[in-house]
Order: sequence, then C-alpha cells, then structure tokens
Amino acid sequence: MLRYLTAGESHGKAIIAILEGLPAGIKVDASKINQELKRRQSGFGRGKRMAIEKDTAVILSGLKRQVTLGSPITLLIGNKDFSIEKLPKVLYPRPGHADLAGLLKYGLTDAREVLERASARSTAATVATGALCKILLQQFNIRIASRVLAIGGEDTGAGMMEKIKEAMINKDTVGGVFEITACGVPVGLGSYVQPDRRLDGRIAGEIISIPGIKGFEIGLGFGYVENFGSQVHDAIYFSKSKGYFRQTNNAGGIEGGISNGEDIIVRACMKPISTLMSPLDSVNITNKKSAKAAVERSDICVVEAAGVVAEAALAFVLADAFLEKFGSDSLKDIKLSYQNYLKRIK
Ligand code: EPS
Repeated sequence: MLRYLTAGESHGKAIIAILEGLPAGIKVDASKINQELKRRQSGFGRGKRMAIEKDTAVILSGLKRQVTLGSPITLLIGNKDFSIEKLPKVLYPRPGHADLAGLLKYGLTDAREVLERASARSTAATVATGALCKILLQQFNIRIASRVLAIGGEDTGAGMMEKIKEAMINKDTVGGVFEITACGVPVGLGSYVQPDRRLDGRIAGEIISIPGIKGFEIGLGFGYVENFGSQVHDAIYFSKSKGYFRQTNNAGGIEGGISNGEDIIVRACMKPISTLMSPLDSVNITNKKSAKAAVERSDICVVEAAGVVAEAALAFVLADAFLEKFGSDSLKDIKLSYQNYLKRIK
C-alpha cells in the first residue's frame, strides 16, 4: 500500500524522501513534520553537526492547499553542511561502521564514498515520512511515543546522564535501549496467512534497519523464556462496555502476527556509535599496514534520537497495514470502512 524511498548523502545537497500511497484528503500541517525533525536532532550526547543543521522539510509534491492528493509526496531536507566534494579521503575503515564492508562490496577506494550514504543522517528522511504516517494515524486516534529505558546499562535519568558524560570524557561512545508504544491500534492489522504479512515481522524489519540497531523484542520479548506459559499469556475477558479485553499485555499488542487491540510495545537496542575519538585498530586500505581507525566528527550517544526514528518506522508499518485493511485511496472512504469494521467487531 505504502512505500517510500530515500536519497541523499550526509554532506550532499539534501536528503530526500518520496512517500507513495498516502490517501487523498489528509490535511498536512508541515509544522508537525518539522517538530519531529527537531526531536530527532535533540538529546544529550548529540554531536556538533546538530548545531549546524536546523532540519526542516520542504514539500515538493503530492499536496494542494496543504491537502494530500493521493499522489507521491516528495520531501526535501537541505543540508547546511554541503561539503561532500571538499572532504578528505577516509583510508582507515572504522570498526562497526559500513566502511570496510562497503569498500569491498562496491570496489571503492575511499571509505568517504561509503560513509556518506551509510551515515545515519538519512534517518532525517525516515522521520519526515514517519511524520506524514503519524498524521494519517492520528485521524484514527492512533498515537506513537518512545522513551529511553537505559544507557550503558544504567536505567535512572541521572545514571544515564553520567554514562554519557563518562563516554564524553573518555573520548568514547555509549549505546542503550529504547521502547516505542503505539496506542489506539485496532485489532486486525497484519495477518498470519503469510510470513511477510505478519505485523511483528514487518515492524522488526523496519526497526532493525535503522543504523546502529542490534536487538529487537516485542512485549515481554526475551523475558518470556524465564516463565511458564501459564504465567505469561494474556488471559481473555469480556465486558459489555469494553468488549474483549486483557489485564496484561505481555504479547505487546500482537498475537499470531495480528494486532490484538492492546497497545503495541516494542523495544530495541542501539550499539555505541562506531566513530571513536580514541580509535580502535584498523588497516590502511592503500598499503594494508596497521593503523588507527579514521576519526570523523560524530555523536557520543544517539539513543533518544534512535527512539524518534523508530517511532517513524513503526508509524510507517502501522499506516501501511491500516491502509491495507481499510482501503487506501480516499480518507473519507477509509473512515467509513473503519467505522463499519468497528461496528462489526463490537
Ligand atoms: C547525523 C549526522 C552525521 C553524524 C551522525 C548522524 O553528521 P556528521 O557526520 O556531519 O557529523 O552526526 O552520523 C553518524 C554518527 C554515523 O555514524 O553515521 C544525523 O543527522 O543524524
């Protein structure tokens, strides 16, 4: 139903996204997109690039008088730091980054040509398209939020700040865990009929594709294995006012690859950023001699920003699954179809 492509290098002219499949008739408040872009740029531990850029999206197509036409929406986020032609070569690949694997794969001789596109700067495009998906979902009272659960193993606010400061002092980086929740999701998004239609698989695929994400779980996740089945499955109840309901949500809102009407709760972990100011061992790709890895301007901790990107990823999957279930051309038709469905399952 919904698909998107992004383009752009970290220090190229701009980052671009094209989102296709959003229905006609949605009023788009561009300030909402820019608010999300600003959230992505924030958080303690962000690097100097964030002081340069003030990410804002210019909408180039798909809207007339701020209302969607059903045609592809093109978003452009200009880079203030447009310096790709002037930047020095990177000859010492950074462990953890795409540098070495990318060089070998594409037959390049300068890791700069890899890192410009592999950079997490492309997530600005993900967030801008996610903001459009959120605007659609809000029409149906579906809301998505994220929060940081831990940084470097610390789970209190003060502990997390200390970890980031410690990394900063030691010229190091630090990762962490974040959680994303979607409230108001109706029962019935996704399906068990084919593996590629399962909602959990689709969410996992989008979130694990965010640069730096190394782990993912839904609901109780890895916690399931510490308990017996009788302790973890969410018993089913019914009341006239609520309809079917649960008293627990260990499933994280998904059973059999389908949303079950409870909040969708997913967690992911982000590894520490790969660019280290005190670099690890690497190899000079020209003469193959041992050397320290390249040092680039970078961030110390971006777990909070990764949560914002993951919100966008979740918004994209839910919007896609929603349009698949309720129609995809006109917002009016989708609203009618949704109301009919709610009546039927009551
Ligand atoms: C990023 C922009 C980048 C990095 C970061 C994410 O800007 P620059 O490379 O000019 O400092 O701050 O990307 C990485 C750390 C990475 O490893 O790719 C952004 O806009 O989010």
